[in-house]
Amino acid sequence: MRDFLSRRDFLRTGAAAGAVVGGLTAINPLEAGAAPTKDVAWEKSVCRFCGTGCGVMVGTRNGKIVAVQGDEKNPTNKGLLCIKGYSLPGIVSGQDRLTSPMIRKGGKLVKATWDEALDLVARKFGETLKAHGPESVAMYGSGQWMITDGYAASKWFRAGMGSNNVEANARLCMASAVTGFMTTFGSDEPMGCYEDLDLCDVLVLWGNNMAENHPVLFSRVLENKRKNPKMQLIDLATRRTPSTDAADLYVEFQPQTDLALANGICHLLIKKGLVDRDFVEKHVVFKKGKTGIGYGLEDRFKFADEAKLSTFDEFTTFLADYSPDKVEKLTGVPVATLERLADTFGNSKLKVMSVWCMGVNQHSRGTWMNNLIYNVHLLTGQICKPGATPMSLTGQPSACGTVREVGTLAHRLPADMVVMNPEHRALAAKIWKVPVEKLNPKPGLNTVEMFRAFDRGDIKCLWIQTTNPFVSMPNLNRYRKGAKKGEGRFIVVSDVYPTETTQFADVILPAAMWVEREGMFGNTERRTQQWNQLATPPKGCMADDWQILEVARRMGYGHLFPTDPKTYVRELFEEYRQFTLGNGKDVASYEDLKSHRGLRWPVVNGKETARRYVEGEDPYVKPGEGIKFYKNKADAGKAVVWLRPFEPAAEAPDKDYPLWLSTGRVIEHWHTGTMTRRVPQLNRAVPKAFVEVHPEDAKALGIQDGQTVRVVSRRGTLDLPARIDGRCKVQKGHLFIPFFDESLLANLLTLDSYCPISAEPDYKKCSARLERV
Ligand SMILES: Nc1nc2c(c(=O)[nH]1)N[C@H]1C(S)=C(S)[C@@H](COP(=O)(O)OP(=O)(O)OC[C@H]3O[C@@H](n4cnc5c(=O)[nH]c(N)nc54)[C@H](O)[C@@H]3O)O[C@H]1N2
Ligand SMILES: Nc1nc2c(c(=O)[nH]1)N[C@H]1C(S)=C(S)[C@@H](COP(=O)(O)OP(=O)(O)OC[C@H]3O[C@@H](n4cnc5c(=O)[nH]c(N)nc54)[C@H](O)[C@@H]3O)O[C@H]1N2
Ligand code: SF4
Ligand SMILES: [Mo]
Repeated sequence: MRDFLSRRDFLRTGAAAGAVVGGLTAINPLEAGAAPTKDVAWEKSVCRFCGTGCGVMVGTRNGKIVAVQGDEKNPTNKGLLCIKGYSLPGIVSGQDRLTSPMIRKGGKLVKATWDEALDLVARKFGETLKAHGPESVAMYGSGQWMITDGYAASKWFRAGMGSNNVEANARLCMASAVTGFMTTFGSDEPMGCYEDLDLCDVLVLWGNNMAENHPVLFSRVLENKRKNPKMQLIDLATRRTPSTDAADLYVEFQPQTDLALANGICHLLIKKGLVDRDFVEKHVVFKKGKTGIGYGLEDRFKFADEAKLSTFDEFTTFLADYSPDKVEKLTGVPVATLERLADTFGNSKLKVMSVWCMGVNQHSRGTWMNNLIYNVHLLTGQICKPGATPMSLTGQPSACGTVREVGTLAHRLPADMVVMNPEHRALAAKIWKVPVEKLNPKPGLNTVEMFRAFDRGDIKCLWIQTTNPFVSMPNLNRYRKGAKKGEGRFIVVSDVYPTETTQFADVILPAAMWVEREGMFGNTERRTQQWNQLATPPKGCMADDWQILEVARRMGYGHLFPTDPKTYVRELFEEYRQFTLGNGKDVASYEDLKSHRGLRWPVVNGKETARRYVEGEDPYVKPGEGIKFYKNKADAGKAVVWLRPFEPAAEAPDKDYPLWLSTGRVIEHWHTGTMTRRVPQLNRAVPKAFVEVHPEDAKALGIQDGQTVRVVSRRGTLDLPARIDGRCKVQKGHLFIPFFDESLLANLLTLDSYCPISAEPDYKKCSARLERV
């Protein structure tokens, strides 16, 4: 066995190339003394990091994780893992795992028993609910929640307390993808699957650094390229990354102008006669909504769109504004490149696939941008065919499985249903066995508005689980100040390590994580995966769903939940599954999930679906229908091409703040760094945040690589080292800061504007200035 952690060369080179390898074993540093070959039991699990959902084999001895390997039987990764996957043993083994509940007494956090802590949480939620009503309590969860965590939280809130203030950090991540899917196809989540990455002739990245953030999927793209030398990778982006290094064409555009770029492609598709008229006739309707829709910046921001039917002719007229010359001026993309993009999408001999992630979703017009990518694919019929599909990539391991499918966003119920719809509430009430009046028809608050309400004091009791918002929320100064106001505000935080957020807690609940509990995630390609509890959690740590059930039971909602600690996970899942059956979202049975490396819904009669909406693959498409977007009942099973214009960003460079500031990720770290910074190899590789500066901007200011500089935005100031010639390269006039460093908070600078339709914040754009210190 070759130990990954002793292979420093892989770590060093691996990061730069976004490399992925198989056949290595990562040994738990705490178990490193004992050879991991003897008496080790191996079982399947899933990586707890990104939304790719790689299978990992976990080796345990006496309830301890000894080692992990890539799971060769898992079709997602076929044995490969990236450096984060190989670091899994390290993230459970940090020296400072939280192992005891803590309660704030006289300003200090002191150890408490589980009973004391849970009693206190139940009492506070109960009293607040009674005194101030269902809008005064809130739960803020995560796309890293396991399926049953989200289900328990949603049911406790909606069916128990009659409150819809149950949200998740996937609002910061996938909300625009959700509203994009719902408005275009009437159903959330992709039609395609990972196999399309192996089959496409052209892959277009629309603002996704796939090499660093979805490395195993990227390795499938590189493998496709190796086998098919004509395969083209096109990187549309605002910044050069390791994904760019592998690209055949790099198309750099100015932030926010992707709206014009996509419309410019459609303009040319029509002008050049590259529209698949037959497909459009059969499968598409045209619509327009409101324009000039604002930026979600003012408190209590509310937005209601209005969809009106439109026509192909009206669409053509609308696109007159996006002539190649005009688009070149706005985006910076040369006319010839625009032509090449249109010719590529419009070439029916090529199978063209698009993928995207936060560049498109974290966008003040994120819903529109998702719609516009679908427009390109719908006009050209590059959809629902092997290798030809648009595919929204998911960030977190269960943003799909938990947040989107179970419905832990403030307006949602399971399986695409919403609280505003009386029929949906009736069905939910039936499955939940509560009177329908119990279910509140008014959507709760989206994440940003939830933290604004906490700041105002309208929300008084907030439980944060499996997320670190006082690092990851935008415009942090505002929300951190709000949370510190006291005045009856009460914060519960469930985490596995001390974090910036646990510092704000009145009660801390230590969680059992990953394979320390039985669990389930759902990945980007609709694959639901299950694993058994494989390791014993540190003494004192309890699963998140168990924590919720215990609080609910103490508040008198015990009748809503299973009670047997051995079977409650399966029981919760099977109950949730009832929501999904018969409406195109059918998840597999618990039994089937136990014996498979995941199954992609809809799963009907035990058979999974690789491609949705396609006859012969998707059981909901009837013989003779060919392709049918059957979930979009409102438009008779057709998809929608939307007329969505370019509108400027909420904040753009000006005299005082002349630079664009964007934020995001590095391959070595996961989000706020709480787990990856406890893995010594990863921490050593990138120990500290930095700001990427263009060499000319650096020269003008007289600063050197590594020198500390000051970045100032309208909301905050941050001193950190400049990186001038690093792995990634910003455009002139742009800055980039990663957000993994709890001691150098990128979000002190970011703006809390959001897409009015999805309520997802735009972390990719604000203006800033650079100073010498
Ligand atoms: N190593 C690692 N992997 C991860 C994560 C992690 O923390 N670390 N997190 C996971 C999660 S939750 C997520 S959401 C994903 C995120 O995955 P990505 O979206 O790939 O990552 P980011 O670094 O957030 O965003 C970078 C991209 O935003 C694009 N961008 C910036 N401005 C614009 C714009 O105006 N328009 C467009 N179209 N693009 C723009 C840039 O071109 C760049 O490609 O990664 C997942 N994988
Ligand atoms: N500036 C900027 N900010 C961003 C983004 C950006 O691109 N730029 N991206 C946004 C996006 S896409 C995302 S997804 C968010 C992510 O933001 P967060 O969700 O806040 O970040 P994480 O570090 O993933 O937080 C997960 C927390 O859960 C803890 N944890 C791990 N396992 C368990 C468990 O089993 N149980 C419990 N209770 N806790 C556990 C970890 O220690 C960690 O503190 O950040 C958003 N914020
Ligand atoms: S690609 Fe994502 S899921 Fe796969 S090993 Fe890496 S972090 Fe884990
Ligand atoms: Mo995310």
